[in-house]
Amino acid sequence: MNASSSSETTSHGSHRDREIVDARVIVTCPGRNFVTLKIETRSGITGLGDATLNGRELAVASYLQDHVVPNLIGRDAGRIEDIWQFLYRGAYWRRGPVTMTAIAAVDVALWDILGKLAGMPIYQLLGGRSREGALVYGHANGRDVAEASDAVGRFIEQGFLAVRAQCGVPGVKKAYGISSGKAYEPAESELPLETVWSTPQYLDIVPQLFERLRADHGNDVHLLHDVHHRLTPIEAARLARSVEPYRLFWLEDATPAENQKSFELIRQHSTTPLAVGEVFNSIWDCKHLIENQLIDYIRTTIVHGGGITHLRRMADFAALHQVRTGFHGATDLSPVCMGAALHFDTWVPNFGIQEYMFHADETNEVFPHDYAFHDGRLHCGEAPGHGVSIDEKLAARFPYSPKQLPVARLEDGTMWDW
Ligand code: CS2
Ligand code: MG
Repeated sequence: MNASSSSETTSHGSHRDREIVDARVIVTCPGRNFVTLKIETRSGITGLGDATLNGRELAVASYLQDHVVPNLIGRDAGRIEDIWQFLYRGAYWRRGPVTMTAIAAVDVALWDILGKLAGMPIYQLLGGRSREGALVYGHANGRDVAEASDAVGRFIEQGFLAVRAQCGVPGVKKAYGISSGKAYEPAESELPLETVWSTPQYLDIVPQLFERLRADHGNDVHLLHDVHHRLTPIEAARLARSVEPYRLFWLEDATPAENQKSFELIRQHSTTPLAVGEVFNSIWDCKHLIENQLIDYIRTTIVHGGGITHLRRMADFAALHQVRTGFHGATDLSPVCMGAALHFDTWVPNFGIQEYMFHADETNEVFPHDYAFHDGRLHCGEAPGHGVSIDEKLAARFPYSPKQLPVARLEDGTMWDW
């Protein structure tokens, strides 16, 4: 018997109105694969949650379809916390990217429904505006330093106040983050593309990149860089120190963070701000990093971190230690995630910055939304919920296309981190 069998009637409808009568997993590939959960209540109100895990989409779709959806039917959609606790503790095999992405999808869909029941945007449900818009950063890249600098200039012309810059690494084909003119999409093949990595070449070119960017674009624009987990702690310390003159907004994923204590070595050598966490999925992945102020920004976002309910706990914990949010916002997070993230960004007091990669046109057509970019910031809409919907008929025209992320090896063939 579900705990939510009471017949309480509140301003946001009765339990019967809020009873979950349907939950469907929608897999679609408009420009790239996305997994979306749509929950419907007896009163006909629906909510959407993003469940996309790049390269492992079907694992989450199955987790939802086979193990979560049967547990949702009949529950009160207003019992968001209880459903979160049921799905987290009830799994027994708790945490991990698949489980927490599935829980996130349910959680965001329920917050979307609550907003529609209450007639309020999610930022208002959380506590109201803390800012008029979320500072965002775009992705500029180039095959060499000069091309990357031109790309940064184009983002500045578009009104971006912050830009992530990546450039090719001499002698390295398919370096991370470099696209040949089109929007960067790493999951290009059905099986992982094998790329080669060279740390020495990389450690030489990055300081040259930022020296050129400051010379070309001055000190006002915020510059960011993503190391993408490829350095050892001492190499990361060396890189962080070498870019100090160029005042980065942050150096991201400087070293793999399973051993959270390894960031102590970076901190000992440099004042360059550090960001980490897009591959984290719970507060336990970053507790040591945050309480010891080993990082400055936590990147874990709504879709992979257990949804709004869990991210609210992570953000409040981070605030105690003056760590700010810097949500992941790559194209493999759907507009549903971006919509929910922007409402969170609009409320959260310790906001830092929001990543903003442009989705493909067909993605935006499948997921109509009311957020908008202007004056260097993304502004969420005022619609109840998170303001993102899905055109299911159009979505059906884009069948799932098996894709996996690349892998990286060192020049001698040693498996490395992509
Ligand atoms: C990257 C991501 O945007 C970033 O910071 O780390 O694009 C990451 O490579 C993808 O999300 C992986 O799917
Ligand atoms: Mg990253």
